[in-house]
Amino acid sequence: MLSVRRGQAALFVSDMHLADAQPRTGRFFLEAFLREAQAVSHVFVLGDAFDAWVGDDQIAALPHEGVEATFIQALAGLAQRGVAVGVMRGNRDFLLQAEARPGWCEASGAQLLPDPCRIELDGTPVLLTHGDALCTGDTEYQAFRAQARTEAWQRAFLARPLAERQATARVMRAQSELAKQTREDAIMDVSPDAVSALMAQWRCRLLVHGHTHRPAHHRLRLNGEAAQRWVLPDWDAERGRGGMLLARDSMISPVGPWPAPVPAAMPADFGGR
Ligand SMILES: [Mn+2]
Repeated sequence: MLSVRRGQAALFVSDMHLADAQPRTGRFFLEAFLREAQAVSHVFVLGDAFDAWVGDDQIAALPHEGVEATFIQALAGLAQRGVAVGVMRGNRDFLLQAEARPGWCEASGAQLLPDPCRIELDGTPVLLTHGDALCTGDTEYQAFRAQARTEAWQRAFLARPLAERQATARVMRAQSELAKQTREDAIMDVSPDAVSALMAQWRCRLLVHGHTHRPAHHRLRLNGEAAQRWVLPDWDAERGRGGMLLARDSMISPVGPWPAPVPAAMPADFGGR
């Protein structure tokens, strides 16, 4: 799963925020995803695939033809064809496969990826993360994140009825939208120090993440050496936003509606070979 060899191809995507209440964005994403996923050996979903995930019992309650169920079926179809499908939790869907199996993994055929997760692309180490943990300036969110990842918090939350959990998720979403409007812009982005520290800790000079909704290809220096950080876009059909990264051999290229920067070769001296 975690090694993409020469001749293979990997697709990276995040922040689709799939919700049956937003079918246009869901279909906009699914069309691009199903097209690009045809020719790859690996799919990496780096968090916030779903706008809200309140427990794996959500699966049975999903409308059959809705975008959420369709995406889960699409992943299962890919997995059945032998595509390695890895899914990381984001800040909205951090309860994916939080309970006993069978659950999310069995329904989707996906393997749950830890955050962060180190993989290899054609021998080059690449670090994958959702990105929320790097937004260290947002201390209020980080405090919630730490609490919501404890077993005690999750057990108490998941013990409540599904409808009640869904209502709580809606309230939390509205509160977070409101908080975003009043918070300083820089606080909602990753901290450059947190990025450097994480990349150094995992000995990776290439990082791929989402979460910030600031799609970009950043070049940086890490201990005097060249490094790169790709930020995946979020998806929004109304604004024509979205996009994925396609990695094949030592090239990473944006695909889909993403306003394309040039494909970036991983420098030959990128380490790890
Ligand atoms: Mn996120």
